[in-house]
Amino acid sequence: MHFTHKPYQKEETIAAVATPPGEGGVAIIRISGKEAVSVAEKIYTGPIRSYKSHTAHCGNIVDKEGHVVDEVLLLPMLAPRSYTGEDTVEIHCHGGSLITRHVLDVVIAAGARAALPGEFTFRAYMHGKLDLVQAEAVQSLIGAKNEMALQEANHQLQGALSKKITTFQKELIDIAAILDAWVDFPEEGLEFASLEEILESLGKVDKLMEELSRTFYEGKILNEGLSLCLVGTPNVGKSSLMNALLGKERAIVTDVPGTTRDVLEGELRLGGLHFNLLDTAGIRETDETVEKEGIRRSKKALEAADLVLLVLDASRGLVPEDEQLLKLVNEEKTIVVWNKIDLPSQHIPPTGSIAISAKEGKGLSSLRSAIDQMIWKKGPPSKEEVLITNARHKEALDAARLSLTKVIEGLKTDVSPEFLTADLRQALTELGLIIGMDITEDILTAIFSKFCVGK
Ligand SMILES: Nc1nc2c(ncn2[C@@H]2O[C@H](COP(=O)(O)OP(=O)(O)OP(=O)(O)O)[C@@H](O)[C@H]2O)c(=O)[nH]1
Ligand SMILES: [Mg+2]
Repeated sequence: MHFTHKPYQKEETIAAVATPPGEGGVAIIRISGKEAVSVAEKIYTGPIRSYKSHTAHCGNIVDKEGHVVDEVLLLPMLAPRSYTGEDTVEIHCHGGSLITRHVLDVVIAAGARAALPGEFTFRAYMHGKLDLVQAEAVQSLIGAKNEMALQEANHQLQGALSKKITTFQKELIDIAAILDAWVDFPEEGLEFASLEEILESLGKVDKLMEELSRTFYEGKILNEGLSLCLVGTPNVGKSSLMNALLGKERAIVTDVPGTTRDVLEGELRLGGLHFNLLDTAGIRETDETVEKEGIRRSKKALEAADLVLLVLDASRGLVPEDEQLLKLVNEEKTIVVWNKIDLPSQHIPPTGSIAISAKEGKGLSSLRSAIDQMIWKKGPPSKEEVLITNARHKEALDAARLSLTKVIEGLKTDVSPEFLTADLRQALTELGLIIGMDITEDILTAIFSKFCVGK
């Protein structure tokens, strides 16, 4: 197995603004490629070629007419000691959007090409500075919305996931070699290991791969957050609870049943995670057109949600509509919340259930810990655990497992070794895709085009 890095873009020198748009203290323009120093030389007043790599220098950027565009700090980073692995020059200019644009224009007029999204990281990948998992981790690192997601992205950037995948590959390559020998000399049978030994090794790898694949649930929680949907019959206090959790008056609260007509969304951070909190219209039988549509949307949101808070009114007690809702929801993702416990109760909530007063903000901390427990059924991931956070990785891992299962089943049912080696190779190819081996240009383009320009 070897890396076949297919050419994706030409060997041109590229440039882009690497800092976010808008006003700021400084903006950085990054130039990368064989001509990076020559391009910078044409527009900068100092003797760049005499500078030591990785040292900063102060000078002016001038346009073709010799007008000073900006006073800047210039930082050459020569190959291979740069992010892209190519000669790179960074220009730190004043952080206004217009001045940044002018400096970039001058750089481009001097012979660089405007970089495409993710092109710098793509080059880092092409020059073997990062494998594909690590390149994707750069993107996750930038987009991390919470501490745990950041920690996991860092983990992957340092190669923890790549190492796991390579270990699986190594094990499978060893088995492939044994099966290859069997294909070449079928009359001699399995020479270097017994069938039981091979099955055992394959089973072990498959189990580890399954475990890794299962971490995607946690990975997704970290990266994308969760949707948390408030449902209940009218007037039980869903909107009041939304406001209490968000700490602001996001939703309209009145004593008129059927106040909320549409699904309302709010961003919530809880226990270091990111939630999309949804308040919905109270569910009941109605002929009113607008309310009916609202209820249809409530039910849709209820189904799609990762977690559901089913709100009941303790002061009123259960009504038949509540009972119907209790039957409708999926228990595994639902927390029943008894609200209005500040009022005299018609119904004493069963022991151990969550009892709150949205109005007075009582019981919210026990609700928060119930949410936490529901999410991390097995406890939150440890710092050392390697998680899958990317759907592409999950798909490839599952596809590899599918091929592996064929090999295992085939070995048990005396399928001809040629078919087994083909399936095993397929499993290896799928694993390779994760870290960027034998990957096609289309996939690479799709991955890197999601990055921002300048990264
Ligand atoms: N005493 C008391 N009243 C509450 C509590 N929570 C909500 N209420 C009151 O109950 C009424 C309905 O509250 P909402 O939050 O609008 O209820 P809802 O479930 O969103 O209602 P719909 O949008 O109509 O489905 C309002 O008068 C609230 O002030 C609570 O914890 N205690
Ligand atoms: Mg409401």
